[in-house]
Amino acid sequence: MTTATPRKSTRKARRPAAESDPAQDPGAAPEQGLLADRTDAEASTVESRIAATDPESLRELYRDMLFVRRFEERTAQAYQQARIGGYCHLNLGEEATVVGLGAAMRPTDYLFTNYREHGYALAKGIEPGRVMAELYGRSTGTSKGWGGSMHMYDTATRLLGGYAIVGGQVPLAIGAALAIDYRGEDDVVVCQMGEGTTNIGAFHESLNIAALWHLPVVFLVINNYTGMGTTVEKSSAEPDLWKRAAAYRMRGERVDGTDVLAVRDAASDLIESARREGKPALLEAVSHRLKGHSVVDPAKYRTSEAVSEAREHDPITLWHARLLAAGVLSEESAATIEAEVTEKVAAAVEFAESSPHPDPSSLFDYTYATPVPGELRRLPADPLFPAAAAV
Ligand SMILES: Cc1ncc(C[n+]2csc(CCOP(=O)(O)OP(=O)(O)O)c2C)c(N)n1
Repeated sequence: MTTATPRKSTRKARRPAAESDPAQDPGAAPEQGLLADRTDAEASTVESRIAATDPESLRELYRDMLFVRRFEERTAQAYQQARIGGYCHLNLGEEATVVGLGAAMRPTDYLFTNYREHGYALAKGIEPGRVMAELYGRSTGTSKGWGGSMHMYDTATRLLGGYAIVGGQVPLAIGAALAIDYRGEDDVVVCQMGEGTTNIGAFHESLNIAALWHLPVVFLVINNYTGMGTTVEKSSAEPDLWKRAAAYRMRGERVDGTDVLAVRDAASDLIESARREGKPALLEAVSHRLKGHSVVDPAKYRTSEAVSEAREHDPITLWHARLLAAGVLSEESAATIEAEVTEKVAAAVEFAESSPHPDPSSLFDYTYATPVPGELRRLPADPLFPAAAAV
């Protein structure tokens, strides 16, 4: 009989001493020191963060957010022109969260997202042309054109999807975190989701396992107030989502998702704690969706007050004004950035437009583990292997 080789784990090394870890002390008040709402940061805090950051980095954050904005606007336009098909969800209004997270992650950290992921794919460093080509369903896209908007995937930059099933990414993300731990690596997994996902059973099961096993994972919840058309108050008995972390004795924080530096700093703190100590955490970023749930949703369920509020919290307009006030950006430098960004988006579209469609014979190549012939015009009930069926 063979005996299984004991697995090598870094958990012990990462696990903090019991007395200093509320998660290890059953007598400790679970929320003590673990929960923090940072959304009420004073204007002076925002200004001092800006003053403490070098001007080029501040402009870069502006450029990156503007790029996601223009990319998504161009995506909506291409969809209306029927150049893009299928489901399509945009990050409009959530650019500060997308870019702030990107600035907090190491290139080797892994990211799992829901279907609203174009901006994250860009922030992770995937070539914009490949992202646009995937939207266009072209063979040069991140998933060879077969995935589309909701299924971007790129091992090189460690974007491990793009998931259309609400909550589908969460158990997979903790699986990746377990693999990191098992191999003794020091990467971290970030698992992004919308606030509607926090009522899915797999969310709770995954947080429980992540906390029990000290997995290096940060759950990032983008609270844009509505899951499709349902408000967070209507769907969540505890609408303060960051507090859900307390049920698993992990750190839970809420941050202003329209403040790119606040997101970067909060995400960075939690990611580094997950990396060093194997402490998983939950970060809620309060954000605003500028448009409907997807490109085909006219969002008639939204009141005009909600629409105005979202516009008032436009992260790019706010950041532009803050940088102008701090003397870091001038109208001329903003115009130069706008021109650069427009050109980059145009190049991505040009790349997608000039890329070939995938060959239909490759339809099943990446879908099943065993070979399946990619035949044209086979109906669902027809046998897969007609020759074998005839025997
Ligand atoms: C398991 C499952 N149930 C329902 C749906 C349909 N659906 C698609 S998006 C969505 C809302 C999700 O909202 P949220 O998690 O807040 O993400 P957001 O769209 O705001 O990014 C629903 C219910 C789905 N895709 N998967």
